[in-house]
Amino acid sequence: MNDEYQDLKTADIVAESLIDWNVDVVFGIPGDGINGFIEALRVRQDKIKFVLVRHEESAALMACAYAKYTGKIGVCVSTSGPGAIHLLNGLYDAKADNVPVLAITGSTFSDLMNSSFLQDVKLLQLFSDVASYNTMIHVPEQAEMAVDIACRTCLARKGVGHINIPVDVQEKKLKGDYSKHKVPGHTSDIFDSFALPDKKLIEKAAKILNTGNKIVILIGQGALNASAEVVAVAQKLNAPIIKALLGKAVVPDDHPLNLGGLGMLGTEPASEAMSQTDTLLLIGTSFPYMEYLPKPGQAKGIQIDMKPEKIGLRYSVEVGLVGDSKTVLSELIPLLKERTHKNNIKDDLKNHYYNNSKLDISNVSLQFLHAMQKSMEKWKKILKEQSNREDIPIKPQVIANAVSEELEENAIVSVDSGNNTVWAARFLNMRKGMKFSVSGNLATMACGLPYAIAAKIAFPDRQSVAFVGDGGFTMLMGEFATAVQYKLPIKIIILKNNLLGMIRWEQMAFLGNPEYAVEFTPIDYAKFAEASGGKGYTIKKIDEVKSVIHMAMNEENEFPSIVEAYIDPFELPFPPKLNMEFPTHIAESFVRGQPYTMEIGTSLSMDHIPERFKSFQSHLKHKQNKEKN
Ligand SMILES: Cc1ncc(C[n+]2csc(CCOP(=O)(O)OP(=O)(O)O)c2C)c(N)n1
Ligand SMILES: [Mg+2]
Repeated sequence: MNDEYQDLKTADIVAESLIDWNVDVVFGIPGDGINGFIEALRVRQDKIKFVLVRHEESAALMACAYAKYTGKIGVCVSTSGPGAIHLLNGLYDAKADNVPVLAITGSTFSDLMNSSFLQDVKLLQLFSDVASYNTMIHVPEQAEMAVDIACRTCLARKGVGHINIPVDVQEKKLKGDYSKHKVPGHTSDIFDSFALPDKKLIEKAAKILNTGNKIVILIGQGALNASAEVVAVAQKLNAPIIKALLGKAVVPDDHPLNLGGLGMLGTEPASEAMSQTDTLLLIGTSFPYMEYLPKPGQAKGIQIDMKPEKIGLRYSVEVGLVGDSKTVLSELIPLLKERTHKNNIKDDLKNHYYNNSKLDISNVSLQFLHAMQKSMEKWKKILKEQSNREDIPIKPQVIANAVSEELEENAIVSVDSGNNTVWAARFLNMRKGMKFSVSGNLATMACGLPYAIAAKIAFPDRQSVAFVGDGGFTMLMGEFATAVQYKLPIKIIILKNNLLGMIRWEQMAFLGNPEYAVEFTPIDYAKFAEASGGKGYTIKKIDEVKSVIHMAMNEENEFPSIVEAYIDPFELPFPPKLNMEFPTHIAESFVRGQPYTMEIGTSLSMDHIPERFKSFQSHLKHKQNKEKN
């Protein structure tokens, strides 16, 4: 029987099959458990680029980001044992954010397996939770099929696949030694997922939306390919749009219908809109913090998601529309009734519309939208005030705002986990055509730098910016050298507070504990950048902020740059709605021995000028006085 892979080694068949699936980049580190496959990649380097990283965790994070930014499958490679173990965190990032990533690992010789031989780890067992498809290739005759199933499963389930190949099997040649049931050539590299919900369900959804008074749209990562449709629906319904963090790039931050993010790092108008809405349209999101969604029963819910198991997960919806957001919305839009639009009302009639007690439905929705827009204007004023602060130490908001102003039209922004995420969410403004991502549901630290590297590899002509905390950056900072090695002129902005800033806040505000184990010794990141072969900048003074960020972001060279910005370590990231629990806990932590009470107190009193924080201030003082007496 003729086989296209006759006499090819398993490793070659795997590489060829990946090429068939349009895999053009793999991220990883070689090792004796995987060197057979590395050789197969070496001889195909014109078709598949191998990106050598410094830590396998980065390889998996890069594969995840590559998939997020391109829509293709991300692939990472490691040796047996320790290399494979290192991949896991990045693979969980992909699983948690529904991203197709394939991990290819080696394992020890088949005849030594499970004998405590060197680097002999039961990887199938270890990867069984993270991977939707998890297999070992035992013979070359199995290889093509395994890759086809793995890639198809990654795409279909939007998750992780894992293929493990013992080192001896990588070297074995295909001899056509098939079982009696195997038909060579039976497997194919095709994936098709066109699915549309039942027309009746779409009609039902349209009916609910057409009768809603105060409609709110919450979008997430699953709406990234449907920007125009999301805006079209919002315009038809007079509905404000709220963005879960992974959906930040769906709609520009300055869009008149945008109310920004939701939750701890979100905006006040977004929380307000959620508390008032009577109709909630969820598009491609499983936003985890349910307490920020309307109360069950408050709003009629409609949810669009690719994954049926996500429908009804966070909010008790009436209709679930399973499918791709763009396709489903395109079917839904013609069924939505046009409402009165702000643009259609003459200025002199506006007050009449907003103040008329006998408003019809379309005008109620307009009134709601208008109220939210007004609220958003106020919120933006607060952000603007915070952006222009002149304090020393510099406020992180000031740095974020300056970075935002230097983002190019089609920039790709990767952020990290910590307080820096809050500043990024609120102050880095997405404009049309930009991309944005972060480790969303896993919220792992250290993702920012690997994500930015993957973005630059995927789109060499676009500006790639990592906006990160010093803790997260330090975890995988070796990858800066990867960016140097591959001549990737990414821009890394490090918010330097020598601190796990978010954890200081959490220990105080969530638990009422004095901070513990959150400070670390400083690193000179500018020197580190230079020592690694890149460019380093430092910002310590307020008048350096704009000029240095401008210089770093606009410098045209082939090396990556780091801008380390010294920021106020006592700036606390307040949620949009102040829950009295937080001030109470902070006061408790003060009483129980929290250090730096002066600094934190000063930061609080100079901060947060808006009214809503006044009650917090007086509550805090009251509590402290009470405890003292
Ligand atoms: C891998 C990992 N370890 C621990 C945490 C818990 N955690 C969340 S934010 C944070 C602090 C982040 O510090 P840094 O990167 O300096 O950012 P900052 O909060 O100071 O802006 C920690 C420890 C996490 N999310 N991921
Ligand atoms: Mg920090």
